[in-house]
Amino acid sequence: ADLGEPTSSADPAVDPAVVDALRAARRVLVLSGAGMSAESGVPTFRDAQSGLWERFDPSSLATQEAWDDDPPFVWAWYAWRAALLRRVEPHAGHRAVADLARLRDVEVVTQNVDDLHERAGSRVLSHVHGSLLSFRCRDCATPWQGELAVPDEPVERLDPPTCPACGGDVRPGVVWFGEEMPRDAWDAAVGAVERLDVGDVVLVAGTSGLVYPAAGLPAMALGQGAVVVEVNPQPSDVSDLCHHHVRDGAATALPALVA
Ligand code: BV8
Ligand code: ZN
Repeated sequence: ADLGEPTSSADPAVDPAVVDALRAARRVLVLSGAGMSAESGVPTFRDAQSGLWERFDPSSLATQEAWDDDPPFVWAWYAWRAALLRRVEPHAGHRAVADLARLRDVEVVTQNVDDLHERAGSRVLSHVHGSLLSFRCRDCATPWQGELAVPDEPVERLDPPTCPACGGDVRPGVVWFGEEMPRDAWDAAVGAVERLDVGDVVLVAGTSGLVYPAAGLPAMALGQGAVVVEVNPQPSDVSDLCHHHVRDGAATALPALVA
């Protein structure tokens, strides 16, 4: 490309009305899902998981039952996912969210258990489904801060660490299907929605809108009179309640929206 040409950050999928809404908003709430991490190389729940686990539906692995049935098998999956985070970087979409916070009152609520928003400079108000990088004893809940031992190649089974306080198995600090979300995380997310006013903007980025109660947040935001914008290359289960749809990847759409 001719170096003299300013690269336009305009994204054909971005409706100027959305850019205007963002400019007019006092507050912006970002609700992100696995699609927000996709362009950083973290597989979404819809994508096939890595080779070893591709025959398993993640929502069957991310359960207390799967863990109780075979802790080393489920621990190996989480250890591989946590290790993957060390090899990936936030993308321009994560950085755009962090940049926006310099111009607007931005709150980030994510279903993601990775730290990509934080590494791009955002403060995340709530990880409603917990974090892949926090661990605790499954019996006495003592936090475990040990060094995660993970082989370079995915392995099917890996013994979880044992709790220094009671010898119980250490588990990942994520919320499993069928588990209640941490009260403070959910209350923080709902609080962010309740702070929205007419004209504020909600960016629903990279979620299929299938997992409840998190998937109910966009509808609650709509009830506050916010402008709800979906950033997702595909339609989702919350598309119908969004005022605008930016049918592009988050790494392209968000920088164009914030430009
Ligand atoms: C609860 C952490 C109850 C774990 C996750 C039967 C029994 C028990 C519960 C239920 C049940 N039936 C239904 C339920 C409720 C259940 C639920 O909703 N199930 C669904 C499947 C129907 N919910 C729960 O269990 C929740 N807890 O209800 O507790 C309770 C209540 C009181 C008392 C006791 C118990 C807890 C759910 C939390 C589960 N944990 N994560 C881990 O990571 O291992 S959920 C996990 O999956 C993610 O965190 C995320 O939330 C979800 C995946 O959804 P998305 O983020 O939307 O990602 P997805 O892959 O689906 O889609 C990606 C999207 O991105 C797509 O739309 C795609 O188009 C888009 N995309 C792709 N590329 C890009 C992109 N977008 C932008 N840019 C791109 N480049
Ligand atoms: Zn313990």
